[in-house]
Amino acid sequence: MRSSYTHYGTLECIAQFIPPRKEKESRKQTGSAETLKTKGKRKADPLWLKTQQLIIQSENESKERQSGTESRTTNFSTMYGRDLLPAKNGEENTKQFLFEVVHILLNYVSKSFDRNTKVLDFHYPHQLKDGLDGFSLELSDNPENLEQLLVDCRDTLKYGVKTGHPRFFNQLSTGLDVIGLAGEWLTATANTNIFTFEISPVFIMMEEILLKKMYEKIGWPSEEGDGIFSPGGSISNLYSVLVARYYRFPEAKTKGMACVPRLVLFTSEHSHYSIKKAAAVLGIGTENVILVKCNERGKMIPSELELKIMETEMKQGFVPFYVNATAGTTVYGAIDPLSEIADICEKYKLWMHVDAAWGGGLLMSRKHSVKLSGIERASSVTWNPHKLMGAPLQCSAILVREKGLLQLCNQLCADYLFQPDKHYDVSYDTGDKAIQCGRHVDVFKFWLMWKAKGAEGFEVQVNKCLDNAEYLYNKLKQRVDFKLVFDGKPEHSNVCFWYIPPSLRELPNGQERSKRLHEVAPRIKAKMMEEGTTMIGYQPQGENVNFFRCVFSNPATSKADVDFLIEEIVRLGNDL
Ligand code: ABU
Repeated sequence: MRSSYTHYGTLECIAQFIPPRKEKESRKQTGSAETLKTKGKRKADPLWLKTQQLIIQSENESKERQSGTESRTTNFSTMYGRDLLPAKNGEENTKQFLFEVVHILLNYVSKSFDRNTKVLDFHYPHQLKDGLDGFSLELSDNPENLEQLLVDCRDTLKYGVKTGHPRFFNQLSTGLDVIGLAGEWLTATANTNIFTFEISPVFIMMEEILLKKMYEKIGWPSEEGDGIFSPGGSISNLYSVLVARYYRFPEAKTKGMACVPRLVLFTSEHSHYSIKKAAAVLGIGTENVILVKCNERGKMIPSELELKIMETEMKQGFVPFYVNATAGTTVYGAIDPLSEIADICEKYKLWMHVDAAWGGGLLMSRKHSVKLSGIERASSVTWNPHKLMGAPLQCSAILVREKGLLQLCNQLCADYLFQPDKHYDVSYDTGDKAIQCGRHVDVFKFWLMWKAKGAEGFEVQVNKCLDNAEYLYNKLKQRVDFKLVFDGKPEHSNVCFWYIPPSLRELPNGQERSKRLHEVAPRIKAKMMEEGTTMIGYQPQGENVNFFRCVFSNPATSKADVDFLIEEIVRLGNDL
């Protein structure tokens, strides 16, 4: 056994945080010499500080572990998976083992919300591959004992990223909803497949009820609306293109693209790359995805869309059929003018899809839902509750206004699964609407969260995320060391900005300044990850060199965390 779960020593724990272990790759990838020089300028020796911090952290961890294991009588180091159920008399061992696992998980949950805990304990790929003390990713031919498995469970979480941490701002999906987590645990325990009522009776009915709530929020008439949960926004967007093609050219399903003219679809230059992926996957081709110009806020310009449609229509053999409007672009959080786009789609008889993977959650807020006005005119909508609504990953829905289309488009009526002569209403065997066969149950955690919060609870949560964004925006606007990427209050919870270190502040605009500014965000991010205090994303966009994108979807984040982020960026970037 490589390490003990119960007696994981403080020194052993500290040893793995001593920086030289990271130096080799650090030098290669981020220039650790500079990192160390920067650290040297700080009031105290950072290495000492960090070590002290880690001593306290590891002692606390050790205490926590001991308090949870003191009363334990089971010796897991002599036990194996084969001693658990369904082994004869395996019930008690199974319970004890699962109690230990739950203990590890609960520890992790507490730490995720604890601001004294780091967001991550970063290690480079080669370090994880080589193995860390007591934690090896290698697989062997022989079984390992349960003690080792518990160590592995704990270390898997230890070396991962605490995406529920209030200071994790890196992704659109953040947070750790305790009810949602309970739902996911239950789902994993049930371990069923949501393709038929036969084996998922309760989950199938929940899906119907929840999807109906979503149609209502969109504003579709009560007799309309169809949908399923899918494995993420990209797949939901893929469904939208697939159904739109089927609607216009149903023969594509059986005869393939040879019988279809050259199809063209339209999406904004700020939209998600999954629209292009869908075109590639469906044999439409990425060159037939026309990117429509956006304004300075990243919103599609309707007149540009109309122009592109007219230009395409004039080309021999080119057939426009689909427009994607985005409600909440990935980087700027922009919401396209949905009503104007709907007018154009109506005029040219085009399928209007709204990619509201990120923005869909705004429909839960009376204050912010007005920004999505026009979404009710969409032919289909992607909406990811795992983003702004905080449902655990994954939870994404493709919603189609016309009932029955999804089924007709995708059904293949496999005899062994979708028998028409079952003893219940087989319209509840919804699996043939999907492009997959087996489908994970994504609905339960979301359903349970809705029960726990009500629509009102989601509204409070969403409003809080947008309040945090406005708070950050107002703070940055007042500072000379930060510059916002675009003017005006954020529409969604994205705030995009540059940090301008003192060395760049007097530099005139031009190539040299842009080149240096482009390097600032990645260098700060590298230090941020190595120190593990917080996480925020960066990217270039069009003409704009690398800038930070802060997004809020974690209701645990407070204004003090926003202040922390600002000061952390300054601390890490001041010397650049
Ligand atoms: N599917 C878009 C997710 C992007 C992000 O979390 O930043």
